[in-house]
Amino acid sequence: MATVRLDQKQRALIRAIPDSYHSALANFFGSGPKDIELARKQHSDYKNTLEDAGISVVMLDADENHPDCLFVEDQAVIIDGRVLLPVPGHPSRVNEQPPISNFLVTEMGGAQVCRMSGDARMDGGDILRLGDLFFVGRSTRTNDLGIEELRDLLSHLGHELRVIDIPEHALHLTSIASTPTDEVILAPEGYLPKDAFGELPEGSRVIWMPEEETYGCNTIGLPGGKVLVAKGYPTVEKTLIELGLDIITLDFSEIRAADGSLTCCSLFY
Ligand code: CIR
Repeated sequence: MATVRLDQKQRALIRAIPDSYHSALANFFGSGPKDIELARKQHSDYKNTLEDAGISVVMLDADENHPDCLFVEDQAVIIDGRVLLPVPGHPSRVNEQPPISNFLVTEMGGAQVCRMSGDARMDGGDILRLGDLFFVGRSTRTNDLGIEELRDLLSHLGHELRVIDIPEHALHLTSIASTPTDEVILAPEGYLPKDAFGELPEGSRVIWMPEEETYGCNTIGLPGGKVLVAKGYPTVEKTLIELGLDIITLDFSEIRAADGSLTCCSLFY
């Protein structure tokens, strides 16, 4: 998930892959998962890699009625110990949320929790954090009412929010951008105007990747200079190595098949 700074990544929530995963939504990177056992192996490698990096990981049970339930990033927005529970933007995904919200409320005892309501819609996958600056994608999943509720929370915390229009050929902001460190945004050519992120704080920058490596732009920066990256994106790998990062590559082909990226499968809390 992309709403915490590196120093806030200690505990992660993930969710198991249901047998119904072959029916997951797939309209962008993938044409639908075919091999659920391979998906489970890739997901298990992901869990092990987070644990090897010192993150304590809890895995919730799968929900057979919700083929997309592993994509927990979309179901909660956690910022500085506060939780915003969005109304997810796709109707088939709305009822995935209760086990996740129950878990977070219990584990983060005392945390301030706000629930989105009415016509506001948002997927957590539309939010990106660079240090203490936030970006939100206005997308097919996230609307202006949802953005205003996020803005209320962020202004209460003293953080700035910038809105980015997501083109039709992308699902979420985090499908096309990530922050491998608190100073770098990785984004592909061909999706966003070069000024989409606006003027960044001193020392921060956007690094543009070739369009054919769009999927590789979704990375997870971890404490200690490590970064998870999907296997098969050489320019992304080279760029991260040049930044002095220690890259860990994961084969995520069967997660990509349902339009899921690395960040989609975890919530840091
Ligand atoms: C969906 O369309 O909702 C899922 N198949 C993929 C969700 C990926 N989540 C994300 O980008 N944060």
